[in-house]
Amino acid sequence: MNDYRPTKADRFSFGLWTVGWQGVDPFGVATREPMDPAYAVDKLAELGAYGVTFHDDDLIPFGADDTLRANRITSFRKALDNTGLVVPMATTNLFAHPVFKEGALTANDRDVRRFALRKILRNLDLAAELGATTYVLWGGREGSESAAAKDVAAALDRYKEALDLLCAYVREQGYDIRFALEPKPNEPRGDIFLPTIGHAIAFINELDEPDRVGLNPEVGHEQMAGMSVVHGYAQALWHGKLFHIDLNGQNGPRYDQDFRFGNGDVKSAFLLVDLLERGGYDGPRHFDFKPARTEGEDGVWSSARACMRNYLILAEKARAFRADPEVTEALAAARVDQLAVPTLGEGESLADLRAEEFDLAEASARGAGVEHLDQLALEHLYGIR
Ligand SMILES: [Mn+2]
Repeated sequence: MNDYRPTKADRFSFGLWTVGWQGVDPFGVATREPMDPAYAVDKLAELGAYGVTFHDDDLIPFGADDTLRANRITSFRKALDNTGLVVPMATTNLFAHPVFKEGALTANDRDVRRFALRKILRNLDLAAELGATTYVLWGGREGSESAAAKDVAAALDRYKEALDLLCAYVREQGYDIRFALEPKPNEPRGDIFLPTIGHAIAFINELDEPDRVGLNPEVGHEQMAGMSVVHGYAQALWHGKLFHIDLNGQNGPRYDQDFRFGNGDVKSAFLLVDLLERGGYDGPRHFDFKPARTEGEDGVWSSARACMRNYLILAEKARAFRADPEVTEALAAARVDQLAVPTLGEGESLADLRAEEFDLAEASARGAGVEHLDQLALEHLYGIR
């Protein structure tokens, strides 16, 4: 019997800001004490994670002097060395401080944009030092509440300028780092730039070094946009742009719920794990969730453990689904495999295609077999197969 106990080989990682979230929301103050990053590293290692990720400000308080900065980094490094945890990804907090209230890389105020770039550059150096290979950019404050106050084309020019400068910097420094943009439709801004996976991919194609920039899609963000998470991740994979992932849970388009992975839209979580395990994603299984505000520290660790456990449970269910002979039959009946066959045969011409006989009545009357296949998927998920 599988006990769904994670090991480092599963490559689960967590942001310091996830287990360290104190429960501050728009209506209430903190319900939990601050958590020391080194302590978080110890606990995550104990639970079976392999990696930890951070915003600059998670590790080093904003505005810290050089001594405090050095102390915080030393203590974090020591915890990493003691536990063997790695830092696969790092990112910059360009949203919490009031200076970023109108934006960071796309703020109307040029001085703010220059400050934001300096803040990223400084943390990029630390990220490289700690061995991170992915640098995430979530532009939470890049956007507006009123398009009257923002020139969108100019903002995209500045966004591109920033990415081009950062790519050149990483290349010149010889850092083994790629950037990953994290789309989100809204919250905290009324409307955020690069709101979906599709917007972000189109934007990346306009950059000087598009190969150095990909995506870090978050489950909840895609659902907030009313999009299919599975389709979105699959398209990012298809473009070779799924550099990193943020796994969590969400119930449809509402506030950013950041549930533990596996809560919320369970069927979508099941089909997403099926995709990730079969679809060629080889990066970390990274969780970006918020342990519910109702919980004490024990609840923080039980929800972190549950993220990994739910992933392993769903991965096992997905494997069983794919191995089920009745599923194989249902897949064939639904002609799912035929989609991989090019529409025009090799050596065939469009003239051949146009000359072909087609039984319109038969094809129109034929059922697609989707309901039976989907029911088998649900029965695997429900645990009765
Ligand atoms: Mn979120």
